[in-house]
Amino acid sequence: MRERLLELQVQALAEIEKVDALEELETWRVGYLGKKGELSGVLRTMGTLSVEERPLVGQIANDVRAELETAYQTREKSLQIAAMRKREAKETIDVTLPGRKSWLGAEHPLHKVIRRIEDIFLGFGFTVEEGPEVELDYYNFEALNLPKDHPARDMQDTFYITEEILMRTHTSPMQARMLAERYPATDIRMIVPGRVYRRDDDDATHSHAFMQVEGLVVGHGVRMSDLKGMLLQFAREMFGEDQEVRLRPSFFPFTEPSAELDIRCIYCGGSGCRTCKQTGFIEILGCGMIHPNVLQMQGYDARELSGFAFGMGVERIAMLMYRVEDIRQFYQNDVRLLEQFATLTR
Ligand code: 2U9
Repeated sequence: MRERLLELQVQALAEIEKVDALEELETWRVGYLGKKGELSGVLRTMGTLSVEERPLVGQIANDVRAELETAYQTREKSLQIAAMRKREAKETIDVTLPGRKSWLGAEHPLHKVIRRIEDIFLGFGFTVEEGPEVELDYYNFEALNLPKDHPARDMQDTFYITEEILMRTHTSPMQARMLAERYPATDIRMIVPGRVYRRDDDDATHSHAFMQVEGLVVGHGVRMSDLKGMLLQFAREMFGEDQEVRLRPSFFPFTEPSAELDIRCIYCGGSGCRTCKQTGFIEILGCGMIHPNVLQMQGYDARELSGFAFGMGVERIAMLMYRVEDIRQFYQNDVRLLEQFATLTR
């Protein structure tokens, strides 16, 4: 029995040397040290020994168990370390590898133009206001001197939601709201950028939804010359220091007198080209003195206060500035177009 125990020890120690995975080590442990393992098997036959032999063999058996347990623990530790090393080797990051290219977003050209317009008017002391795109008929038309029978209120031109609710056709209703809200203000200077809706068939120069920036100035003794001076300064900051402007008579129900503002053609400098249709000038916005009815409707005394207003289409300006020939390109979000604006500073 003594020999059997020593043989077992030699055999187990030889085997554990060849074990090179934790799962195999577990099999080894169960095989030799487990309840139904080899060692227990030998000890179960102790009953066949004489009383004198038992303590001696028992001592040897304990020594063998201790020896095998030590071998088990040593092997377990080294296999755990090896497994950890293997894992670490797999997880190592090669910091010398070239990085993956990441895409940087670019500001949308329409937003770029709006932000520039905002910066210029903030410099003039204006506030920037935003209002609802779903509007009341009252603010969109009535408050702007467009009574119920006015042709611009035609169902053909406006997206009506109900008889009294519609998609705003310009940002002017927000200015009417602000006139009412700030009553009895004596100094209003604000611009309202935002999306507006018209029942138009989309083509290269029209869209049923587009962006506008409109402005409003109200105060004591505000005159047409103030309008011209301020819009001239705006044109210079937007299109170049030596810009010239010209006003042409026009008509809007909410302004009187009304005008359109042209700048010298930014492409030919005035000599005549395809863009300015040989006129030397390009129209950039509509404007005028606020109609007395519009002021009076919000409670203001039009004999005391006056003001001017203007409005421009953002897409039109962006098309001019960046030479985009089809308005629909602004809405398609084609990165080949958009990424060209990533590096533009203005
Ligand atoms: C109030 C009073 C007056 C806003 C104005 C224009 C002239 C104008 C168009 C330009 C091109 C719209 O985008 S466009 O189609 N706008 O020409 N807008 S004056 O006048 C107002 C606004 C609000 C209370």
